[in-house]
Amino acid sequence: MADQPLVTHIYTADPSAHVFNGKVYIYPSHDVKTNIQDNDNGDQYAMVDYHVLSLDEIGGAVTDHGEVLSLSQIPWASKQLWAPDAAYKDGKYYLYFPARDQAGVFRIGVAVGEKPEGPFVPEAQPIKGSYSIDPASFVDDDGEAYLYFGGIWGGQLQCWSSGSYEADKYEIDGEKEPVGDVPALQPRVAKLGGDMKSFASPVQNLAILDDDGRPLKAHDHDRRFFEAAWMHKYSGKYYFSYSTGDTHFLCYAIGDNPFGPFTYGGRILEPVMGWTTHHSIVEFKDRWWLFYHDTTLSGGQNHLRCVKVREIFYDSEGKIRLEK
Ligand code: FUB
Repeated sequence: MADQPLVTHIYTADPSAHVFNGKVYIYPSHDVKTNIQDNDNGDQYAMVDYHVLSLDEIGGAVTDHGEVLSLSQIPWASKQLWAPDAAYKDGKYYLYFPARDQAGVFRIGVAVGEKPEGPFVPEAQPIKGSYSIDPASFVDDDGEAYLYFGGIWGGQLQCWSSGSYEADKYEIDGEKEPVGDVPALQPRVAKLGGDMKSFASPVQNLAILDDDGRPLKAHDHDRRFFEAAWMHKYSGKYYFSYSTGDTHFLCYAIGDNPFGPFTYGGRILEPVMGWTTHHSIVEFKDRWWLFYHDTTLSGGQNHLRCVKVREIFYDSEGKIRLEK
C-alpha cells in the first residue's frame, strides 16, 4: 500500500478524506490531460469534474463512484474545478469546491448530496463572500462548522489583501506576494451557517505564529502558508495544516480553537515528485492517516497526479511523525 497510487485508471489529486458510515470517502481533484504549458498561474490544472473514491479498509479495494459533479452543471463557474472537500450535517452531504467564475475570479461553490458518494447538486451561485481556492470544511465536536480556504499566486489570495479583488495587487512591483520582513499572507476562515451553504461570520485571517508569538514572515517560504488548508483535531488541540507552495513542504500549526491563533509545529511531509503537494489527515479505526498526492503515476507531469495514503503518528508532545 505505502507509496502506491490508490487508483491508476484516472489521475487524482488534492485528496480530502473523511469517514462517513464506517468507510473512508476521498474527495479528490480529477486531473486531466491538456496542452496548456505549466505556468505560475496554474492554468495547466484545467479540471472539469469530480469523482468520489471510497475504501472499506486502508489498503483494500478502492471504489470509484464515477462523476459526481461536472463543470457544465455549475451555472456560475467557467473553468478549473480545483481541490474540493466535503462535510456531513443533519442528513446531507456538502461538497465544497473552488472554480473561476465568469470573470475569471476564483470563488467557492457548494453542492448538496443525499449520500457521501454523491451525486451532488450545485447551488446557483458561489458562497457569498467567498474567494480564492482550496476549501477545507471542519465540523467541530459541538456541531459548529467552519470553512478554511485560500491559496496564493494562481489561487489569487494575494489579490484580496484589501478585502476586495485587486487583480494586479503585487504584480505592480514585479512580485506575486508580499516580500521581506512583513507578515506573510494568511489563510482565511469563516464559520458556516446552519444551512452549510453560507458564511455565518465575517471572513477572518488565520494567524500562524512562530514560537515567539509573531506572525510568520513573508520571506519565510519554508513555513509560510501557500495553499491546501486542512483542519483536524487531535487530543483536544486544533491542527491547521497546509502546503508551503514553492518550497513544497506540508506543514502544520497547533491552536486552541478553530479561529486560532495557531503556532507553527513542524513539517509533515518533505517535497514529493511534482510541484504541488496537498493532503488531508483523518482518523480511521484508531489509526491516523495522511492522504497526499505526487506525480509518480504520470512520470512527473505536474498536472497529472495520483492520490496515495500513509500512516502518521503523534509523539508524546503532539508532534506529527511519519514513523513511530
Ligand atoms: O489541483 C489544483 C491546485 O493544485 C490545488 O487547488 C492546489 O492545492 C494544488 O494542489
